[in-house]
Amino acid sequence: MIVDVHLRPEDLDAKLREDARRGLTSDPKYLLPTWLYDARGSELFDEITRLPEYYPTRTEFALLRQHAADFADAARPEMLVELGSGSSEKTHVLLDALEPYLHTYVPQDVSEPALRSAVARLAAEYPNLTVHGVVGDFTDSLAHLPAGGKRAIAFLGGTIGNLVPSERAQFLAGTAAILHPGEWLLLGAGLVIDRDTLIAAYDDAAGVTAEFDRNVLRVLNARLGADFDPARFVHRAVWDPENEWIEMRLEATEAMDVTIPGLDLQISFAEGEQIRTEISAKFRLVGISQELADAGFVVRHEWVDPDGRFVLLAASR
Ligand code: AVJ
Repeated sequence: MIVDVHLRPEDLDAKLREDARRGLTSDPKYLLPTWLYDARGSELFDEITRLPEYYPTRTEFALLRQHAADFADAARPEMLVELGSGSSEKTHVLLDALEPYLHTYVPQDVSEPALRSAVARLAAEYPNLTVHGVVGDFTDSLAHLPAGGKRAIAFLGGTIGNLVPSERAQFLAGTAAILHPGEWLLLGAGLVIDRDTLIAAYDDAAGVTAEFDRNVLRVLNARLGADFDPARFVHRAVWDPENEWIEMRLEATEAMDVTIPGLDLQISFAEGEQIRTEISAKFRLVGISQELADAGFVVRHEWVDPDGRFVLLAASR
């Protein structure tokens, strides 16, 4: 079992400082979703995936169970790279289906603790597989993938939706560029559905998503010595019908100043002012297929659940 750390703690810190400074001095303020996932944030996300309102994980899981064998037959990869692997069960379904072909599994995640525990567990469960973890941001991990054997890249969960269209185009083209002819991408994407179902998925009744959202302020407190009071921010989930994406936002319940010693920065909030903490784009089938084609992929399969909420796309180079 191997874990490559391409994002060393000091790189991660520098990136956090840069992102936080840029985002919190912008108008409107924003933070990048990457920073939601410290150890606690990863746990809260796992909890979200089990909520009744949060349909994407279980919908994608059912699609994977149904189609993993078709994907295996088509792609026959010797190495599976899973971007943003987290700690989830979906990996088992994929690994079990791909087992006849696979010699190496490469999980990549930004959270080193989540990755290390997943690598240890999977290495024990699949003694015939080399498990080679990569700690990094999914956008720059592509450059550091181990070589050897026919590859497939899985990018599941709908995380592609965290990117704005220009970032998406760059990411997909970059992925296509590192893949050789005959290598595959398995992409999970949330589809545009009715607003109420979407909002509920990102603003659950139990308040877990709100806690997940506010956790980013705790991350800034812990890592930059900031004095955010998370209790003075409420979570909002907003559907943007033009861009067809959900935004998570944290809204200040009153005017306040916040000091961020790690950035040597003081910022102020007006009552009701919001920080955007995530975009989660939803797609139309033709749109996402076209984006893949534009990036240089050939879309071979589109598997959609019966309610039309989620799609798994299998594309080859
Ligand atoms: C992990 C990025 C796929 O956008 O649905 C869940 C993150 N945010 N609830 C998503 C998330 C709020 C999730 N992804």
